[in-house]
Amino acid sequence: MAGLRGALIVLEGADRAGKSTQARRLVEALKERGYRTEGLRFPERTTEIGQLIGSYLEKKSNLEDHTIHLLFSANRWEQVPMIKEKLRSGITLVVDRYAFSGVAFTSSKENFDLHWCKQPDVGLPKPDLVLFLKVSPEVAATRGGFGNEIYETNSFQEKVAKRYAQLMDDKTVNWKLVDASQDIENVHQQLKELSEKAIDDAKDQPIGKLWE
Ligand code: 2DT
Ligand code: MG
Repeated sequence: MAGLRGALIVLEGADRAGKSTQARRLVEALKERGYRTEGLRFPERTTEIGQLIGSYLEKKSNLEDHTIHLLFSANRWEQVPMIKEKLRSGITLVVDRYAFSGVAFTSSKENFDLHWCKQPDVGLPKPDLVLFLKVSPEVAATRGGFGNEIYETNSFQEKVAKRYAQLMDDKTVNWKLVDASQDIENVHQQLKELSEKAIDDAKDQPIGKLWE
């Protein structure tokens, strides 16, 4: 198996779609199937940049909108050497949010366009698979209320959903839409099947560059 790389698998979707739960279960299931697999999340709040982001999200500090956008991107770039090293050593990475969240959220603010928002993330390692967990607002509402973080309002989340839809028109990215209104187990099975296929397809391919 030497020389075969792992796959970069990203989970995206609205709040309460079940991304974090599914990401955790996917890592465990892939490990059980014999794939070396690890989980990552963005924002990664433990780094110095991540602490600035965490404080912004928790409304403990205010940052100018372009500035926070660039910090989210920097928070990904600072992990890129580690991500490449793991992929090259054969480890599959399951990532809870990536550049698509970055673009969908910032471009939902006044006076930001998709093009500008994408630029800082151009050239990041390209995901081999982006699993979009789609859940209706009605089903999301049955999963409890929002927390108290800055983007957690219905009006903002509606804008974010529209931006995700625009991003999904981009056929250079391997998007797979999964109906996350189904029960957890069904969703899990679908994610697992799609992921195993992506791992198989990626193993002898070079790591791509996002949006280039
Ligand atoms: P969690 O609830 O998943 O911790 O996300 N966000 C995330 C951005 O605005 N830009 C980004 O680049 C990323 C990765 C989405 C925290 C919030 O941060 C938003 C929700
Ligand atoms: Mg959240």
